[in-house]
Amino acid sequence: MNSKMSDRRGFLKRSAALAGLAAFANGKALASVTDGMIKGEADTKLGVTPDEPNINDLLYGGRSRYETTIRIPTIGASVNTGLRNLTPLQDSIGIITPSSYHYLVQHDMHIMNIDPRKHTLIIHGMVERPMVFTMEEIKRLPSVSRVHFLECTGNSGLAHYKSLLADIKKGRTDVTVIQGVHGRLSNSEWTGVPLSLLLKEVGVQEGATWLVAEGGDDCHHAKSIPVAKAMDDIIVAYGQNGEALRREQGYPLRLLVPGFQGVCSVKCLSSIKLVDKPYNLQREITFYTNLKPNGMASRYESQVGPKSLITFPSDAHKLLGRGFYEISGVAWCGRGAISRVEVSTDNGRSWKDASLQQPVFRKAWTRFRLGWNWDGTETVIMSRCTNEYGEIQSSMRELAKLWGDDVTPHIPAEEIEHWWASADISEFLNNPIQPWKIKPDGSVQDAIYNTLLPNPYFPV
Ligand SMILES: Nc1nc2c(c(=O)[nH]1)N[C@H]1C(S)=C(S)[C@@H](COP(=O)(O)O)O[C@H]1N2
Ligand SMILES: [Mo]
Repeated sequence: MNSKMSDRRGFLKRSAALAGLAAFANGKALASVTDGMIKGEADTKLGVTPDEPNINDLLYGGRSRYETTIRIPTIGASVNTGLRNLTPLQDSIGIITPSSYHYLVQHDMHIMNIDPRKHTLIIHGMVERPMVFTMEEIKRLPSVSRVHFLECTGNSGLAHYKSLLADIKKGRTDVTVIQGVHGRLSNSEWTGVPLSLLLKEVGVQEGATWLVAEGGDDCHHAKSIPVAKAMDDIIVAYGQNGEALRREQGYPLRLLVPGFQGVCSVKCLSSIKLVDKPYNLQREITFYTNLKPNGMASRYESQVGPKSLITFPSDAHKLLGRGFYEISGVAWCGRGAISRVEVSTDNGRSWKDASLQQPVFRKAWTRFRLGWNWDGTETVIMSRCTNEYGEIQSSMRELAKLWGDDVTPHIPAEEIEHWWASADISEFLNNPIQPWKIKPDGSVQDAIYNTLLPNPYFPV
């Protein structure tokens, strides 16, 4: 067991002790309800061992105590500007992120607990008939269930590499690149009413080309969204992975804007106002924009580009030695379906097609798999994907060039593994190829600097 692992265990033991206390309190509260159903003596008669879940645990299922993966809290210093918890992508299986692992980005320190009987959604502004919907009214309407990824605009951004490094320097041991840098990303089945249907109910006036969606949470998160997107595929969602939305995901109602940066998917949705222009709101002007070298900032760039990530092996893992491994990961794109994923096990020199898990959904994770025989020598593995329109995922260097960014790592060659400390690359909607270096001892490291430096296999 490496030191990362043993420290994680220590942390989990401490939190398990706290969880035990909570369960005890709960058990007391429920005692009157279950009184007579199970008593201490009955337990022994039934041959129930201490490891057996008690009746209260069975009311809402829990996982095996041998499963210890957690959504780690945010990395980096800015912890008091909001709540962040990151999806453990290194342990992802298939294409659905269990709701308990769904990442969380909340722009204040409070997760609402809204009473659905009191919650309403108002649709107003440039409409023929302004309307207020209760949750019951929304749930009567024709619904859809669709699988879609959700990804924060800042996911995979350079700032997270920097934060990760700072945290590690301070002694934090539970962070990895796969979770810390890329973990603002999840994939769920969402259920709700198409926004287009609600908009037909209220009657959108001519000239209303944008809408402003607002949340009923403390920070009143709000976002301008084109009406054309609403008419296409936005869902007013109340369901997530076969049950109600989780509190952290905006219970009881949220927007789910497929393929667009996460900031658009307004949680605790309480108001939609039809307007004739984008409203230049705080999170459209002061955040989530990329400042370009010419002093101009790009705004309202919303669609996530083709992106893929090898989740196993990644820097949270250690290989057992030479021999067979299944390389596996996820690919997604804000536009259309993934049509191809290629994997290189020789630092980009050659590429092989991975198999894609069926069915492939649009604007959703597609799991890919490729069998690999590792010969035990040092190498770099990576994946790149292509969508149904032929758009292909690029290296960090290619992207930086495309965006007009400075890719020069202004640091000495011997510190090159920490190139992100000085390179100046756009932060948002980053979709570079993520290479992992496999060391002869089986340990795995982030190697994105490989794709930043001139590389004969990545023509720029
Ligand atoms: N009401 C509200 N909606 C919100 C936010 C928020 O803080 N409040 N954060 C936004 C951001 S930046 C992202 S990335 C996603 C995160 O959704 P999640 O927390 O369900 O993962 O919600 C968006 N919607
Ligand atoms: Mo976000």
